Parts: sequence; structure tokens; C-alpha cells
Amino acid sequence: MSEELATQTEALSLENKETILTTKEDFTAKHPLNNKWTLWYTKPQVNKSENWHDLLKPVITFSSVEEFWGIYNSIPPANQLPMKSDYHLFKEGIKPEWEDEQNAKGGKWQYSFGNRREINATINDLWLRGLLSIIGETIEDDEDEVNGIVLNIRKQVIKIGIWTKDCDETKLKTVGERLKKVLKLAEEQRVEFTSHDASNDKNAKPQIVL
Ligand code: MGP
Repeated sequence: MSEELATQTEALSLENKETILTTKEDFTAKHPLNNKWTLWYTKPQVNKSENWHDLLKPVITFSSVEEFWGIYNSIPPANQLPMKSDYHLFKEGIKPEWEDEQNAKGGKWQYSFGNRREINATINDLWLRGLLSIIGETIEDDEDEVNGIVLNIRKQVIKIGIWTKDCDETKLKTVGERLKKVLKLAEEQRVEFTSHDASNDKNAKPQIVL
């Protein structure tokens, strides 16, 4: 063993009072996120009298990396959610609804995974990658364009969408390009941006396709 390696090993020794392993505070410290985030859940409709707003409920708000993992490890993974349910993770204070004034002028970048059997095996990883890109804010630079991320579980498809504040094409392209990477999409797999204005119109065409 080299002298240098021997010194390093000694420093890690449990018998050494000065070892890094005795500073318990390092292990219990909370690492704050840049923003506070709220997880929302939309439960499947069981009777026709329940409207969109009745089905959507906030679950919990968190502000540190450690709280995120605690919550993530306690909730059902994406591939165990029931049909017609959604997860939404939005900045605190923004409701995951078109009507919220912070969403009203924006839209969503979305990808629809079509092969249900195939996607069931990979969706947990892809959704986690999406969540981390949102709370770590790596999905954009300093534009502050992104309000949240949504997962829709449907019979034929699973969709992941990033909701934005505006529809400014130059700012949005970065987000769309990064979403493709986060979701591990191939070049020919297209993400589509649609404004919330157009979301109610089933025939509306996406404004940007990447
Ligand atoms: P959806 O779940 O976003 O789309 O909206 P999807 O998956 O194409 O629809 P599905 O029919 O396959 O489930 C479905 C419906 O929920 C919309 O047509 C609206 O009636 C309602 N809805 C969805 N969102 C995101 C909103 C919203 O933000 N506000 C209101 N008022 N209704 C919404």
C-alpha cells in the first residue's frame, strides 16, 4: 500500500476521532431546493357528477432534496397508478390547471408513449428523470418558464408533459429539446407543444414540434 493511500485509509478509520464519519450533521442536513414544489393527484372519475376540479387534490409540498426522496419512496410508482389518474408536480402556489393565471398564457410540451406494455417497464425511470429535471431545474437555464410536470395514465397511452408560463417559441425550444433527452427519446420521436388555449380543442394542431 502506498504511503498516501495508507494515510487516506487511516483518516476514514472509525477509531480516529477526527474522521469524516463522526460528523453526524453531514448525514442529517437538509439540502434546500431552489423552489418549493407541490405534488397533486387526480383520481379517476367514479361517477359522472365529479368534475375535473373535484378530482384534483394537492398531496404535499416540499422544499428539500431529502423530503423529495421521502415522498417519492412513499407514493405509488407511475406504473402502479390506476387508469385515468394523473400526477402533477408544480411550483408552490401554481395550480395544475389552465385557469391558474400563471398557466393561462402558457402551454405544454408533451410526449405520448403509445406501446403500453413496453412503457410499463420504463415509465418509472422516465417519470423520475422528469421529476428530477424539474426540481433540480435542469430542464431550463434561467428563463423561469417551467411551472410543472404532469403524468397522465390513460388506457392506450401514458403522457408526460411540461407546463410553461408563456408560448414564446425561442424560450420554449430549450425546454422541448431537454425534454427529449430527459425522456430518452430518439430523434424521430417528436415532442409537441400546444398552448392551453388550444387544449380544449381536440382538433387543434401543436404549435411547435421537435
Ligand atoms: P386531459 O386529461 O388533460 O387530456 O383532459 P386527455 O388525457 O387527452 O383526456 P382523456 O379524455 O383521454 O382523459 C381531459 C379533460 O379533463 C379535458 O377535456 C377537460 O375536460 C378536463 N381538464 C383537463 N385539464 C388539464 C383541465 C384544466 O386545467 N382545467 C379544466 N377546467 N379542465 C381540465
